[in-house]
Amino acid sequence: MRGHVALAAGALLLTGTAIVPASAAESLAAPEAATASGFKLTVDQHTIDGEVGSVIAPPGDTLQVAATATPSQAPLALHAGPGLNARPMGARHWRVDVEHTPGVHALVARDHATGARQPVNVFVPQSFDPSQRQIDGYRIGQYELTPRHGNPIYDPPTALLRIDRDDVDARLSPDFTIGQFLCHQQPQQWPKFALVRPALVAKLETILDALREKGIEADTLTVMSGYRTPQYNAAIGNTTVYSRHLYGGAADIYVDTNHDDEMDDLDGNGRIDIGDAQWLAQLVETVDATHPRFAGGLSAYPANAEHGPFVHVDVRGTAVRW
Ligand SMILES: [Ca+2]
Ligand SMILES: [Ca+2]
Repeated sequence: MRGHVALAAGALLLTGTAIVPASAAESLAAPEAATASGFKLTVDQHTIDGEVGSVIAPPGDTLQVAATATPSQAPLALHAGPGLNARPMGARHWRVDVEHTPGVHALVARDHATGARQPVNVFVPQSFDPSQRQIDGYRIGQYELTPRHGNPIYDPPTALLRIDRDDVDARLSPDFTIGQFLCHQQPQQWPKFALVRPALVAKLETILDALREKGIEADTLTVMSGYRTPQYNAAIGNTTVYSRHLYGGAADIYVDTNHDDEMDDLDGNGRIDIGDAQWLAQLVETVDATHPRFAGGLSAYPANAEHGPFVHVDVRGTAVRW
């Protein structure tokens, strides 16, 4: 995986469900693997699942893009926006060169016979020197240069996702935009920079699925706090210098289907309090139990003067409770 940055080991796909390994490529051609659009797309052998997916790809990378057969057997077109260069390698296979233009770039496969389309957002990170405390005017602060316990998930980042004002609504996955994960600092400053781990977004999509199985029809989860820069994390009073929020691997979430900017009464007892956060945390426990790759920290928090109850989730790789 040449040239890949600390941000992502390879071109990581954000999908709502499990990533399909390369060996499953054969089965992807089966008709039952097709979505409502009639075909499924893979990028570097990861399946894009859902109406829109995303990939993090470093500048200069080449993505292998393939589509399953369509019901009509019609050839597909792959439209690459600025910053990407798609070369057809067959009726349903392309190579996509990622140019040296950090930002969010659009890739759309289209079946002109049916009008079906499958978009993929390609997030190209911008190089970051951790010894600098800012990038293009966006304050970052100081990352710890020595990873915690030598664990590479705590390596200081050498690239950050670049988000321009027009990109805030770009989807990481069917139900989450990059804008939901941005740090709450410098509201007037553009571009902004962030880290978001694909496994975190996949975990949040799986939590949403679990909520819907409980009959709670949430469009998304409210991410009260996603990525935090080290300087912002310190400014809001946190003393931990290895918070998973600093590495794009944590989210403080609540469920808000009635859009009153507060947790819903999930346990149905007529009150909004930590019991609702504990109800949500218990649901996350069931997700972690069935998806070992989502293992991480989990804690329910009560309301205070500044916010309602919420749940911290992260994908640090080992279960931690507090
Ligand atoms: Ca609510
Ligand atoms: Ca309640």
